[in-house]
Amino acid sequence: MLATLSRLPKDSILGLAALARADERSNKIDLTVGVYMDDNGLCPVMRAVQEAQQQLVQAEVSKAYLPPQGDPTFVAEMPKLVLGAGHRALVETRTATIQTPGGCGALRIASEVLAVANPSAKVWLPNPTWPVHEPLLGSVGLKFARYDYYDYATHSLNFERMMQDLQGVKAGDAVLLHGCCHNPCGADLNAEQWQIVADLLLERGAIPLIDIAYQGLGDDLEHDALGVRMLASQLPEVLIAASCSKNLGLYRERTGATIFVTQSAEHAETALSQALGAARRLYSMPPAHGAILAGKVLADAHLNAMWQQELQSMTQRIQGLRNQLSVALTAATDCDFSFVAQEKGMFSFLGLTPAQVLQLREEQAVYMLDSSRINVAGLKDATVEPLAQAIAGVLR
Ligand code: PLP
Ligand code: TYF
Repeated sequence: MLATLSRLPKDSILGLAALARADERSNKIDLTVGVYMDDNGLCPVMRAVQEAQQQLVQAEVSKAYLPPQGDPTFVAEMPKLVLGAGHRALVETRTATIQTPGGCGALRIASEVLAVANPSAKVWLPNPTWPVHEPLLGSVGLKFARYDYYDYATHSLNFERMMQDLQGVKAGDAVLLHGCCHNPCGADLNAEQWQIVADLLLERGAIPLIDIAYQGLGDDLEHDALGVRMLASQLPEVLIAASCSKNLGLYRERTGATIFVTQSAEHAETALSQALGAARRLYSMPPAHGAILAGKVLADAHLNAMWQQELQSMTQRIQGLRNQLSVALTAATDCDFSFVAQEKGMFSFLGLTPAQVLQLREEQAVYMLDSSRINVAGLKDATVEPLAQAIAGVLR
């Protein structure tokens, strides 16, 4: 039976990351997968996470299952992190949170519940978006529509086109929005634009599905959550998929949460029961280690302060690399790369053709996605100039 299977291609991002890893050229620059690297090329375990882990190793007496909803501290802390502790939806106890295996699991649980609530819901995805959205949401059976998001010619958000396309949104549809640090383009909505989106969704009776995987890595924890907080205070219902992979550096521990903002405490309980049902269909109980660590870091004032300080320094480093790269590219090519300094988070498109991207890979050992998306956090001070020169070479 298994002999009849056809072979699927690898994940487009992870497949390329594996190619990059296998390349032994000493001048290799790997800007593929969205993982934060320090200036030594290492993805660090954050200090507060390390300290929480020491505490856990000392005190842990059992590996019995977590409750299906997840670690109680973690599920209490995550909505406070995302929405802000005094948010009205929290004060009014209209939210429910379930721990999930990463932000991927959070998106999947959100879409499972969405599909039960409205099997014919159309999910509006930005064009472009993270390629994993489609398999994660589509395999639940949800159908997609697209809204234009990024203008490749001007290297910026095309808000006018976005709103034109979103005029097609109907009651019962869901609109997927990147909370901050858009993956892949790095162009985010400003406060005024979030408000316009909120007004449209309210008028249409559509629900936002907010994917927030980079809170803290754009500007800071508060500013990056501006859009999700605004929508959650103005709309009756919001679905939120949050990830701790990047801002707590917990990638492999698979730590995330789905947060349901609903109209009442009663609705929140019901949504949670559906989320638990979806988890039971998929994996039953979530993994413990990462969520226990995240819960400790978020709940403990000392660890929390230590974490925020390190997170801020990572974010500043990314912004510093963006500034350096923007200057170096502009100088090396005579083209305007100032957009690289303005965009947020780990990713930007450099505006190269697939042929140029391939040439960089083959001739210069520079790895980026075919779309010319780079992970800025994969650069080092010492690789900015070589990257700019290599790009200038293919643009000549
Ligand atoms: N959403 C976006 C836009 C992402 O880039 C990622 C991955 O980093 C995720 C969700 C989920 O990540 P994870 O499942 O590793 O927490
Ligand atoms: O876009 C990225 O690089 C990150 C990491 O299947 C990632 O979001 C990439 C592919 C994937 C899961 C995570």
